[in-house]
Amino acid sequence: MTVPGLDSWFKANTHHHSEYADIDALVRSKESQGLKVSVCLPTMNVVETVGECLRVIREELVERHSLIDQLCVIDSRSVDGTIEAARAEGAQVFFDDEILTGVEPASGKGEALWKSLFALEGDIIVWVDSDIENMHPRFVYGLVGPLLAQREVGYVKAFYERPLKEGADLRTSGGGRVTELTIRPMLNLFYPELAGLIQPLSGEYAGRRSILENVPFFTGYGVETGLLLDILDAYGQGAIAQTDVEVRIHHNQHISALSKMSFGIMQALFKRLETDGKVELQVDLPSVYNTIRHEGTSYSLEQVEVKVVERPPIATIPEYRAARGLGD
Ligand SMILES: Nc1nc2c(ncn2[C@@H]2O[C@H](COP(=O)(O)OP(=O)(O)OP(=O)(O)O)[C@@H](O)[C@H]2O)c(=O)[nH]1
Ligand SMILES: [Mg+2]
Repeated sequence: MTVPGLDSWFKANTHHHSEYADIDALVRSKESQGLKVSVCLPTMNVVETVGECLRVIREELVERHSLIDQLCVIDSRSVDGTIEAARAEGAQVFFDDEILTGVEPASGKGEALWKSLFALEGDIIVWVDSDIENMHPRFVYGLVGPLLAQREVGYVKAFYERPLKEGADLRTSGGGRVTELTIRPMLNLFYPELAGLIQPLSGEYAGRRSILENVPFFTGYGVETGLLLDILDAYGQGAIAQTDVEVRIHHNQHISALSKMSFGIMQALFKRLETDGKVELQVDLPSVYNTIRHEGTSYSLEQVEVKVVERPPIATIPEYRAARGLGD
């Protein structure tokens, strides 16, 4: 059984960054539409990469072409010099624990992104992971391009090849293990309209504030999955696009970290499956993950809490409404 509309969505909504390489044309389009663009990097102890990521974006897209109106990081109290490195590149630094202090605090990448909406000024928001080792402006303009070109598009995800880095060597296959083994099979089972997304978990995506402020956010690594499901539900498949940004190199995490990450993403996914009426859970899902430790010949268990909180659309938070003049 084929999924109706999937092939035509894939053909129409899959782009290549080279379509948007005329950055001055993007700037003219942005200005004629009266839009502002914010780029925000979530940062958590990324001193080795964050400075270069910011420098590349600033030089090309803030200084050489004025595509980006605000360049900043949202940090969760990095302790390795990340904050100083970001400031040295002229980026604004926001801390998630200083934003919306009236709400019960949570943690994780999704929490930081949700709160960043409060600090960001743009009508178009671009989030870019800060652990990229081969940052290039295409990671930003390739995502902004479809939003400027097509009003019906509201959310654009990057896709790429992810070579596995082993020591100094790059292996061309592999990478995206959580994507291929957890997320794409689950999307194919339950949300086949999203089965054409090549990297549903990519950490580089751009969206219109009007959409992002009206969808919930999961606080941890489930944020990307949750955003896709909720944007699909509220705005339809046609609002979602993807752009090929070619190769993206970053430090690959150990499989045990990915296993824990999958656990958090699955919590978000099952929560949404239930609220969407696709499955009926007979149990409360646990939030403790049993990591297996293997040293020498002995095995042991280590319990870690992977707590996933669902944040409501930020446009429902009075402090946000007041700050943006949205009324009561
Ligand atoms: N502010 C903030 N940023 C975070 C947090 N956790 C992760 N990040 C950042 O979010 C980005 C993605 O996190 P990663 O841990 O690399 O996760 P990932 O990219 O999905 O996983 P890999 O594919 O294995 O790299 C990185 O730039 C991190 O620095 C957090 O709790 N707070
Ligand atoms: Mg990463």
